[in-house]
Amino acid sequence: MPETTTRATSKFNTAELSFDDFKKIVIDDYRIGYESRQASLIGRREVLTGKAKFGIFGDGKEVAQLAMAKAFRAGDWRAGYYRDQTFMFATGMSNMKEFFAQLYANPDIEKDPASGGRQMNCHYATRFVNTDGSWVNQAETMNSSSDISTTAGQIPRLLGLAYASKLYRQNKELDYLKQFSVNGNEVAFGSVGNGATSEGSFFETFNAGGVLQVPMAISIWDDAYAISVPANLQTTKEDISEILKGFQRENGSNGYEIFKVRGWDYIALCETYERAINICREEHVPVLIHVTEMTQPQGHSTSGSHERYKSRERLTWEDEHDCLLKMREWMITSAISTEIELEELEAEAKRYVRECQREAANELAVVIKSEIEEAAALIEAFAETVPGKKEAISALSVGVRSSIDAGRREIFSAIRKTLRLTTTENNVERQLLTEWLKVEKAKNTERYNSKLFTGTPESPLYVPVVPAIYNDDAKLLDGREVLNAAFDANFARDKSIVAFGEDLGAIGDVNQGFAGLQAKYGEIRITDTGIRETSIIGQGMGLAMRGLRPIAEIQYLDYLIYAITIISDDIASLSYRTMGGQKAPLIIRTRGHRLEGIWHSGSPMSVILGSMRGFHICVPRNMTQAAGMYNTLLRGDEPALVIECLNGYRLKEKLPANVGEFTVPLGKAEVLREGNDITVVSYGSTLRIVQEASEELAAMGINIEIIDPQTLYPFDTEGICAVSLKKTSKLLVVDEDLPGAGSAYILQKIMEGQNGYYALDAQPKTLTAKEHRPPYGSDGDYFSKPSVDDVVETVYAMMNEANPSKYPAIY
Ligand SMILES: Cc1ncc(C[n+]2csc(CCOP(=O)(O)OP(=O)(O)O)c2C)c(N)n1
Ligand SMILES: [Mg+2]
Repeated sequence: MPETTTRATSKFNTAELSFDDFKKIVIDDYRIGYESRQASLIGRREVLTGKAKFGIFGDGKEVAQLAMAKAFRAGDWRAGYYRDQTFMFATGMSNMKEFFAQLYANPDIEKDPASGGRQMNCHYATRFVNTDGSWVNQAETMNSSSDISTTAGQIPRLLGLAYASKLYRQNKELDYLKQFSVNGNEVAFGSVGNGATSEGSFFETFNAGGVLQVPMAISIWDDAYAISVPANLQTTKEDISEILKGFQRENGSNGYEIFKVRGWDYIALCETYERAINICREEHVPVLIHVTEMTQPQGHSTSGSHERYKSRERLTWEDEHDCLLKMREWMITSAISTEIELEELEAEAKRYVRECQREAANELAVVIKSEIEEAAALIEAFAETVPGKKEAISALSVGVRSSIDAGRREIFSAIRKTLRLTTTENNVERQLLTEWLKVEKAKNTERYNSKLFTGTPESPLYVPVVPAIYNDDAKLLDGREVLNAAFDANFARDKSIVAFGEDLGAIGDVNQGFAGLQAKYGEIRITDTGIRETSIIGQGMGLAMRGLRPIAEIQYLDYLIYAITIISDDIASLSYRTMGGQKAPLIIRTRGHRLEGIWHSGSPMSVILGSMRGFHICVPRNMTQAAGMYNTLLRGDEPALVIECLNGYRLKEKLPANVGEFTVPLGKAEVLREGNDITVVSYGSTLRIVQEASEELAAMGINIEIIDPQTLYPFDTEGICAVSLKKTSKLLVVDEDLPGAGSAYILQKIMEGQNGYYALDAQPKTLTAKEHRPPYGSDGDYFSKPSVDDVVETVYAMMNEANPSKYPAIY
């Protein structure tokens, strides 16, 4: 039975280290590195022989990661990428069995705690959310945020993980959050490939780190290639630390400490990491460790061979500069070990890795095999009862039983086909088969489809509903003041809430929702940032993972698209890709839908709906509803986007007496006006237009029922729209997105999700913006976005179609 628990690397942390102790540490390190290499070699073989689907490994990067692991402590964080297996083994945040369980896509989180078989191999994560939604004590554990495959996609999040340490150190009001930090001493370790540093998110975040002065330690694993593309096509001067030299701090300026070290030089690496991380941890200065001369012994991944694009000279150089080979040579020449000892160690390491691999493979195979046996037995029993189709059905079970690597797909396919072949049969055996399918389907839904949201008792969906209370003398304020009062109350209530964004601090945001709050709560909690949407969101994500409650502001809805990659790839998928093991309850605040000009009046709801599953999408019609949504979200633990109506800040609204306490439930649609003729569903800024149109329509004898879903995700969970349709039999959806975009989503929800189709006696209609972006000026708006005239006439035309004599055509 191989050891599967921590094999953490020891540190050189005592001045009186004897040569024997030193030798032992080095030999242990070599063992971890060598085992890691074997994992890469065996992993690749498994893929190439069809036992796994795809493989990407950390070979050629082992020695630097052993050194990095020595500097990594409990409480620290990692945001890295697929080359980091040696670091994960050396710190004990992963182990050999888990490595192979992930390669085989084992959906059991006990076997692959990083992703429950959801992520490709070498995508690491530690679990820091308990099933009841509570956090583990992150100050005591080593923590790895969950990897994503997109190059440099991990870097914006790294900024936030590091920024949390700054907040924990500088804001004494956070001292009570002991399970997340000890005086902000935690370093956020990032790793990134040399090629990935060409990404905008890398440069943007790098600059932000220099401005913020946070304990962020970025290691660049430089193997001079990004798949086939060499450094001269990636990086100016072919040298990333050379061109980043301008970020070096000097003479009391802010900036980075920059280090450059070769990836095969064990001692230099250990010294460099010790120095770099000490500075980073003590002084909260970001550091860059550019690790050069790394290699790829097996090429980039299992997708192809590097012999295709590397010269013979380069390949020879790589062979000679293999980091483990160099470490081995150095160990022998320095009398740390002998050839014979190392051969023994290597043979033992090979056995160990092979055994882990076999066990991991077997653990999944045994489970699948028993499912195959059960399913095949049921199919065969049923086949006996249908003589006419016995042969065809039996062939299906034989097919599954005899397939070399049948999985659940093959089992399900065989049963479903059996049931399709026998729709006219109905006997006990068939029922047993159907029942088995149902039970297993539920299990597989859990295995493969669950945890888009963490869905724990902490979910905002379970926040108690507290209605707004209005005193008789409730003040009538600008909408922005209602919002301001709600933010104020929340900041007073919960010290872990922070907000940041462009122009959010000193002037209190471009529409004054935060006016005066920085003066009241300090720059550390309400903070201006550079113009850098991607890393604003990354900053928020990292904070949210470390127990803080960030509100990250994107100045206008149109600019959300700048950050959509990290929003979509990283935050939206976080709970799903870790099977609920990690969460980042970030609230993204923005404003939009309608103002002036092409870049300030977009309403790209279909972009959002198509890329942000895993977020709650809130589209409040006014600032009071927005305030209630923030009150809900800040008491829950899942990510959300709130889009305030850009043209609503100066409209008058009544101030609720409990402005910081009342909550607006997510997914609860509201009927804003009752009517019998047509159901009109709209949200955000177009709602006011629909409401205005309803007055004119009423004067024409047409009474529309207006429904505000309030949140697009979740959408009308009580089916209020369908109930309304039963009364009106007609549906119009109005929004400002493109034709066939946000409105099509709403139609699908009502027609298919709520069976609204059966209540209709007329074609459902949508009224949307035009296909282009809206031109500048009021006329541009009028001719591009739905107007009161458009709503009145669209509704009227639907009435005309139903009853032309009563509602004669206008034109
Ligand atoms: C955004 C994005 N673009 C492209 C890819 C495809 N891709 C995967 S790895 C890779 C090369 C990365 O090279 P480098 O950053 O040097 O890391 P290495 O694999 O060499 O360690 C590319 C282009 C991706 N995963 N994500
Ligand atoms: Mg590379």
